[in-house]
Amino acid sequence: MPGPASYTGEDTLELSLHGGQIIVDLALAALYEAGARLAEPGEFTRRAFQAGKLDLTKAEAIADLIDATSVAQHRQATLQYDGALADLYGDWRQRLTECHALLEAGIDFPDEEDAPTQVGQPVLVILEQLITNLDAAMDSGNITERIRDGFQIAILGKPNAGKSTLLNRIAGRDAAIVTDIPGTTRDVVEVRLILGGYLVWLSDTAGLRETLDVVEAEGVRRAHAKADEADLRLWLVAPGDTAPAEAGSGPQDILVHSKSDLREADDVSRETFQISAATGAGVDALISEITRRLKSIGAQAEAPMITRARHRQAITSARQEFSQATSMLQSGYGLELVSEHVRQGSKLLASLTGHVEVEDVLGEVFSSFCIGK
Ligand SMILES: Nc1nc2c(ncn2[C@@H]2O[C@H](COP(=O)(O)OP(=O)(O)O)[C@@H](O)[C@H]2O)c(=O)[nH]1
Ligand SMILES: [Mg+2]
Repeated sequence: MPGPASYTGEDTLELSLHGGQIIVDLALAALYEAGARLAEPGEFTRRAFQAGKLDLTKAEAIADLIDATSVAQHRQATLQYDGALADLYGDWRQRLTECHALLEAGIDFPDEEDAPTQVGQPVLVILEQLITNLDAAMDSGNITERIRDGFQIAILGKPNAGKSTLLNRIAGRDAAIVTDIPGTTRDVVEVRLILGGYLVWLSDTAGLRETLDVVEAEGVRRAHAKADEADLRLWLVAPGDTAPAEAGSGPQDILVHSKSDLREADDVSRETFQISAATGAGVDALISEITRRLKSIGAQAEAPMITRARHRQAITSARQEFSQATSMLQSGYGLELVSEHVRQGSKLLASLTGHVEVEDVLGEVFSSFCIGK
């Protein structure tokens, strides 16, 4: 495949060999002999990026596609590969280019009638809109990062509520130790599952209670930490017991009455979930409810999305620069100083796609302003 129409933009030779290992070995040996070497991880995509064939978001989407283990991850990576993220960032970049052009005009041509005095207001408008958009993107990013890295579901409750038994039942293996001794589980035990097409980390935690045992107390602390970060919380309550004081009733909380095989028929209201982790009764219905909730959380993420810590960091830092720039504008600082913050913020956003363009700014200044003709 002659360049530049190939994947990397370079001349490329593709050999299709049949599966016999000896043939592959001999062909490789001949290639090494002729001076070839094995490609490094990601080298082809890196070369394609350097040749301008794809931007960084697309390169990352390829990595995500290769790594995808759930349908939702795959869908997200495909959207990103098709340019959803690149379009979003492209839109931000375009507005920043406009912003730079205004600032440059104000700085470089302070004697022009219109430029310097009227630059402040439109710049402020652009920056404030941009900050709103960055915040919105970060919000949806929380969900999409979960789709990529997995939702966190915590099993919580008092000691002996049947938490570890439920984890083992859902996982289909003996991941956590089960005994009738309260306080058996002291660490967080996590299992990785696919539920409703989503990657999920289900964690079993230490029973919530006051305890003098140092190790168990640490387990209880970790259970609280897990509860705080969880996307969904299953609160298990055994027959004759009450829900722990910490149990919430928000959209992330599911109240589950456990050990239904030991209950009287009308022991609890029919609206709440009743399961027996021992017999498996009610567990499928609980899993359906979990899946339903994951889907409704995940549905919010069909828009362009931020899936990587790299993107979050760059966007957070860029937002700081832009809000610094707006407050400086409002306090009457010189445009040179304001412009520096906008420039830093732009560079951070440009790093997302791998574009760092000076030409754009120049183009905008000369095409739309006509200052000095
Ligand atoms: N009858 C019955 N016993 C259960 C059930 N689930 C758990 N158990 C028992 O209750 C005790 C505590 O269970 P475990 O899962 O370790 O509770 P944890 O402390 O909440 O993790 C063990 O003896 C289990 O065998 C259930 O659904 N039915
Ligand atoms: Mg346990």
